[in-house]
Amino acid sequence: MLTRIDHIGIACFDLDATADLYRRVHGFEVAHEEVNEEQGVREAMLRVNGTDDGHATYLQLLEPVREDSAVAKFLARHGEGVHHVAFGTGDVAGASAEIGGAGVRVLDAAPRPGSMGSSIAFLHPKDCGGVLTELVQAAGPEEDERG
Ligand code: MC0
Repeated sequence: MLTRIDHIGIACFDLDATADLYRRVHGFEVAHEEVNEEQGVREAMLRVNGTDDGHATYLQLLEPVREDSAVAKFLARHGEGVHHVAFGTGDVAGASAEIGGAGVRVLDAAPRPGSMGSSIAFLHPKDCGGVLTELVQAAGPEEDERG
């Protein structure tokens, strides 16, 4: 059902400075950048492996664009660092229903727009061993559906 790690979300105060750090120290380039107004973040996707077909593994740098956003609240409480882990699935609505049926709080009643045209849903960190968990259905078909 969950077939890969899509990305690891990292909260930061300054997206450009953090992207520069990952370029200099790790050698990762920014493959994609966008603002997600609904989530209140500016984000940069740094491809770690795979190909740029929407199914690679990324680091996702997140800078808040609103004081009342989830990432701004996280930064105020915890400081910079790992914010969430995102798993890829071919069916985010189905995976959410199945996981929700097992008693885990699904934070999005219906999937919302995520990075690069994906559909996403979050699971409550308190029901996932302290890890904010995201389910991601990428814009294209999953590896095992492409034949
Ligand atoms: C909060 N908590 C976390 C956490 N955020 N634990 C682990 N990882 C996190 N990221 C913990 C707090 O420490 C606290 O525990 C408890 O959860 C309640 O937190 P709170 O600060 O009082 O905040 P709430 O309850 O108002 O909201 C937390 C919640 C929220 C996770 C429900 O942030 C949420 O709905 N997040 C999903 C949306 C999101 O994060 N969007 C930003 C990324 P204690 O023990 O101290 O009480 S958007 C994104 O990533 C998109 C664009 C994409 O991937 O494409």
